[in-house]
This record gives sequence, structure tokens and C-alpha cells, in this order.
Amino acid sequence: MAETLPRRLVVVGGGGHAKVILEILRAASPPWDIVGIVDADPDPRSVLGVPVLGRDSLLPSLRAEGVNAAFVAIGENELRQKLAISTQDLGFELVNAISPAATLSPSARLGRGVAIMAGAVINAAADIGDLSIINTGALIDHDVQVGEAAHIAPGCAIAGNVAIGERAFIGVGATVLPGISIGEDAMIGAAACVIHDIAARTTAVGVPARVISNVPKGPR
Ligand code: JB2
Repeated sequence: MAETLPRRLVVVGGGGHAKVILEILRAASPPWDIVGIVDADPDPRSVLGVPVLGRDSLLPSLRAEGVNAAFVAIGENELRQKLAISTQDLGFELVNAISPAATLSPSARLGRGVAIMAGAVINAAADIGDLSIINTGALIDHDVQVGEAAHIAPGCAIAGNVAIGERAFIGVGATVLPGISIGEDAMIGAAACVIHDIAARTTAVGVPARVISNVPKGPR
């Protein structure tokens, strides 16, 4: 009989996003043994009953104790990506948190460390990049590409063949029309309707969405 690894997991980050993630992970089957949280604020406390154990510097000892999986539950895209790299480098497997109340096409591709919240719908041949967040009730239509560590906020509607770059943020309730490209690190305001391509590192708001800032390309 194949040996099953213990499903012992640490959550990185203990804020609001972590609460949503903890409830999704608790609904997983088979269940995770969630040993605790590491957070930049190490004050002893619990988040929905899960203890904050200390800072990120605790991760190597947790790994040595046999905790083999992690979920980086930080909403800020760049920080989530950075912490995911360091956590993975310590030997943790970055797992997904997929709500049982989300709808996933069998032909969608999911990366690692992905969060998909309740009511989200991922349609055929969508490609959901590592560390991305598809938040509550967001609709991702066919052939959409969501880049690494992007965040599609609650209630967004992303039409077919849209491409969303790494670390892009699509605000609550925004709509993106078919075939549009949104560049890396772009920000789309809440309830915007995007009808033209949006360049990298650009902020666009409104209906139709208009660019309000464009940060020149520099070192990341
Ligand atoms: O380097 C860090 C670090 N920096 C901040 N390492 C670790 N392990 N934790 C870190 N943090 C912690 O992230 C803070 O101490 C704090 O506990 C947490 C951020 O909590 P907050 O509630 O401010 O944000 P969030 O990332 O949990 O949630 C945001 O993103 C979600 C997607 C909010 O905007 C939510 O409303 C949103 N739904």
C-alpha cells in the first residue's frame, strides 16, 4: 500500500485573507492538519481558532518538524509572490485552496498556491497562474489566462480570451471585455469596464476604463 504523507500545513499571513483561506482549507478532503500561522506580527493570538506561532523565521523549524505544506495567505500581490518563493525554497509544498462552492471546468489548468473562493466560476481552458486569487463570485470565462500572483477581486466578470499579467489587480466588480490584455502590475479600479488593452504598471478606472496613472518601467 502506498504511504500517504501527513497533510501538515502552515499558513503564512494571519489577516483578513487568511480567515477566508482557513475556512476553505478546513473544508478540504482529505482534511489538512493546520498547525498554525506565521505572521509579521508575532503577538500570541489565534485567527479563527488557529494559533499564530511566530514570525516567518519559524518556518525552517516547522519544516524540520515535518510540516510539509504551506499556503501563503497574503492579499498584496508582490509580497505574496516574494513570500511564496522563500517558503517554497525552504521545502514546503505550496498547495491550492479551492472552495467546494467554486465551479471549475475540467479543462481549466490551475497552478500552485492558488486561491479560488466560493461562487467563482472558471470556464473551459482557462489558465489560472501560480499564486493567483480568484475571489468570491468572480467569473473567469473560456481561455482566459490569469498571470502569476494576479488577484481578481470579488464579483469581477472576465470575458473569454482575456490575458491578465503577473501581479495585476482587478478591483471589485470590474468587467473586462473579450480578448483584452492587461499588463503585469496593472491596477483596474472597482466597477471599471475595460474595453481597451491596459499596459503594464498602469492604473485604469471608470466606465469605460481610462488610464489615470502610468508608472515608467523600472527595476522591480
Ligand atoms: O512578511 C510578512 C508579512 N507582512 C505582513 N510575513 C508574514 N508571515 N505576514 C506578513 N504580514 C501580515 O499579513 C500582517 O502582519 C497581517 O497580519 C497580514 C495582512 O493582513 P490584512 O488583513 O491587512 O490583509 P490581507 O492580506 O489578509 O487581506 C487583504 O487582501 C485580501 C485579498 C485585504 O485587502 C482583504 O480585504 C482582501 N480580501
